[in-house]
Amino acid sequence: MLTFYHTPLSINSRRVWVALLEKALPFEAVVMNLGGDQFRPEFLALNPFHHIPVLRDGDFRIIESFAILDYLEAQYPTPALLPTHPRALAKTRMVQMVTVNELVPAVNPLLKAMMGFGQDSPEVIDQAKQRAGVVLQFYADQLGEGPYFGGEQLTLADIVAGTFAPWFEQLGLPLSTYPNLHGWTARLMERPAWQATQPTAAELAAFRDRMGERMASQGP
Ligand SMILES: N[C@@H](CCC(=O)N[C@@H](CS)C(=O)NCC(=O)O)C(=O)O
Repeated sequence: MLTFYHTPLSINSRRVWVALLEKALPFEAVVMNLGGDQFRPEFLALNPFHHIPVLRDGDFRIIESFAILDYLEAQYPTPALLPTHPRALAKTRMVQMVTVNELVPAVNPLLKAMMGFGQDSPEVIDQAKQRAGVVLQFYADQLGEGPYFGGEQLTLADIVAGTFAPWFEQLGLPLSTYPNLHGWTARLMERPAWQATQPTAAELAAFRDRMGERMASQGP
């Protein structure tokens, strides 16, 4: 039996959650409260770095979302979420890595502003939008006219980049100048795995409040 330790609002967890649902794998979910559950000895025994997601498959434990995705693909290969053609495989990996190495640091100031956790200067925000724009253009070029990065096949590229897609507009990154990305986002949002894992407005508001309280209690 698979056991998935996660938090619904975590984008690092959501890519694993979506993959589990896309592969229709049964799993037991352990929802963690990151206000402290991650520091309990029993969880630190699973992940000494106190991060979610963690997946357990029987007596085997995996940390790091990309390692978990690779494990799921190798252990439960149907439906396949990784292409086998060398170029398609390279494209999938490029999109995965560009998302975590380029998009995530670029959107940090935008995320902060969206969550109401502070406001950087207009120059910082402009620079963040420019850097994120380079990533969006890269995605648009990789996507081309196909429905997904792997053509007809949904791959880990769509899952890793696509779990950010619902937030682009709210981050101040409108997709109107990238019609193919706009269509791709709409296509993903129609998939049951995206609908089942999209946080509700109430969950987001509760998260903002919790974070706000935690930041206030830590002082300046
Ligand atoms: N590289 C890790 C990042 C995991 C990560 O940063 N998880 C965050 C939530 S999004 C976390 O568990 N934070 C709690 C903590 O660090 O105490 C992965 O991809 O799995």
